[in-house]
Amino acid sequence: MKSAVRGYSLSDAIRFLSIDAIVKATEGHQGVPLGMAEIATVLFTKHFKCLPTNPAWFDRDRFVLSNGHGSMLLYSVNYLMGYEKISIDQIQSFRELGSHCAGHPEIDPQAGIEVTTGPLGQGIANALGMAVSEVYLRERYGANLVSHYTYAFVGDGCLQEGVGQEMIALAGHLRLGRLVMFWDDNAITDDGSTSLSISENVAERFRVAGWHVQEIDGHCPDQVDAAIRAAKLDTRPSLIACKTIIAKGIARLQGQRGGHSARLFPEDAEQARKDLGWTSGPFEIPQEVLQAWRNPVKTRGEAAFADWSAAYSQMPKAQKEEFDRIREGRLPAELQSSLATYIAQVQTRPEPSGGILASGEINALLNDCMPERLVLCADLEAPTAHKRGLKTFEADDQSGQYLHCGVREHVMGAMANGMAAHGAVVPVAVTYLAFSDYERAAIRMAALMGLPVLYVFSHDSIGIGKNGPTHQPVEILASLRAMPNLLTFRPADAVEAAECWQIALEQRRTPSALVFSRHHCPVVRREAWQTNRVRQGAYVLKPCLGDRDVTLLATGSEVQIALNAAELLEGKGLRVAVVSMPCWSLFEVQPDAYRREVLGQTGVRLGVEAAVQFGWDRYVSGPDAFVGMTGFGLSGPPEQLFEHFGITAERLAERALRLATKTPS
Ligand SMILES: Cc1ncc(C[n+]2csc(CCOP(=O)(O)OP(=O)(O)O)c2C)c(N)n1
Repeated sequence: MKSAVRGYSLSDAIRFLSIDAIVKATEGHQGVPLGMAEIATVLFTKHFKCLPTNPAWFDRDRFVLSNGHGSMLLYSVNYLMGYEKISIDQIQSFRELGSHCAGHPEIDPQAGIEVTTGPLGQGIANALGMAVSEVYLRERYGANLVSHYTYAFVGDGCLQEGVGQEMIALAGHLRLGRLVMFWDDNAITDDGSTSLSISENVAERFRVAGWHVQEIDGHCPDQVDAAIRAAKLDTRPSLIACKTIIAKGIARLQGQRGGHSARLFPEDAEQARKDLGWTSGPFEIPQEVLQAWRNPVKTRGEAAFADWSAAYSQMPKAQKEEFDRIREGRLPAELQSSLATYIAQVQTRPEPSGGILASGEINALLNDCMPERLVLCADLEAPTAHKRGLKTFEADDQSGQYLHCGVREHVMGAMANGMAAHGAVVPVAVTYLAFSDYERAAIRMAALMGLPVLYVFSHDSIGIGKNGPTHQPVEILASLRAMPNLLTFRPADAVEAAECWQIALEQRRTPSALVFSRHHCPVVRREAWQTNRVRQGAYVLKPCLGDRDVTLLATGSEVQIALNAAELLEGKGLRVAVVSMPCWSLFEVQPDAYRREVLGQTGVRLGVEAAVQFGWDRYVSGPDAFVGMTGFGLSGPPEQLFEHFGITAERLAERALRLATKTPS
């Protein structure tokens, strides 16, 4: 039965708000809002748990619009449900500069937007991360405090993307029963019929991966309602495959290629009004229709909130403090002292301990004090060593803090984003730097959406054993540094590693890439730890008296090479300073005077990094003032490779000497 008041269908309220906004904007994707209007109406008026007057209430259901091009669907729904931020004025300014209804809005919980993604496939992987977060927290705090569903709308496009298949496999394997996906099975993508590019049985892919699958008519509210009820009861993740007609309601375009996003004109809106019997004018929703949308949402939300508040007020003090702390994203007070103890300890160790080993040790410091930290790893547990005593998150025990993602970097990155968007969880995603490219689409989304994810990378240069050039990420540091709102760290030793971790954990709106060498690096910071020097991005590690003849700039494992080169140069009577530069973007925002002081104003400046020169030119004295890689690497033992490519203290000193004696200071 269609829900209707005074002859107005509730789903047509979505249709007409969307049509009017798209006509006014002269662009937008009508296919999704018109094709999924009945599904959305049933989900949001009958099932979805939220409080539009308290949008960020923690135990709300989460909704992901993975086919985010159809964002006008979500704006319409959120207006109809009563989110203040999505007013009718905002809907009228769809896609205009500064509008809350921007197009691909990405993230805005205050407006009822959890995540909607532009790059297809990201959203469903985000939903997977949200579902993991929910069940992990439910296991820890109990179902009275954490008990919500993650719903996702997904189109054909998301399921054609490889990350979609990674997500299907992992969600089925982990048996995430509170994840419910609605597939908009309209058999149309941008190019036209899906038969142009796909012939498999998509629903079957879910079945074989262990999902609960139902196939229904997506325009029949009763079928949608029954399917949601069954999905909520099933302990497996659910796919509701909804047969739909793209752009249903626009006679000229429905069911066809143009339904996806062909331009809508005022005449289309007029015709649709006649066809569907909608007599209200543009952007006008009859009061009764608004109430029929808002009342059930409000009643359900308020009742759930009252139950939740009662349970919250009964929480034991210590547990409540922890629950508040993690929801607010505050770090535990003991973190600072445990990092200080760690630093003091590594400074007295006889053996080197930097590189990925240090990162693993620092991560282990969080085992007791940060229950919100969840580690994901793409099948590299042994070489990255970030498990250390953590329990596995698995189908039969979803309270573990370590999730084996399998060899699925892309979904790992995107689900980490979903975890950060969910909140109360700090995701740490671990793999080799060479494979970060498989995660890159997700990293970019985290940077764009302001999600504080920690991406940890090992094997950061040519020094990786004998795996050869495929595993030697010579250009990737430069490409990560190019990304706005991403902190790329490359620490020199265990002390800097702890500092980098501390800064990354403190972020609220910025993701971090923490890049480590495979091999252990000796401690280069010997002084007692007082301040986190990485905060300024770069600093003078080894000063010199008087005007400098040479400044050597380095990151990561090459800082030691720079220190050795400095010694050689000083033996020849030159005044040399060494600068460690673990995070360029933090350095870039320091006051001019500080940057000038660090970089030095006399003599020559050279950089050393076991990667390509791209990006270094802004700091060094000309194209020759860099020692590093000029192309891909080779197979061989690391020491021989560093020798072969000339990334050595001798070569650096020689180059510096040549430049310094050419350039009068
Ligand atoms: C990764 C990625 N590639 C391409 C696009 C451009 N794009 C936006 S929508 C779309 C077609 C999607 O088809 P479908 O999911 O079936 O959506 P529908 O046609 O039902 O609206 C494409 C190719 C994109 N947004 N993301």
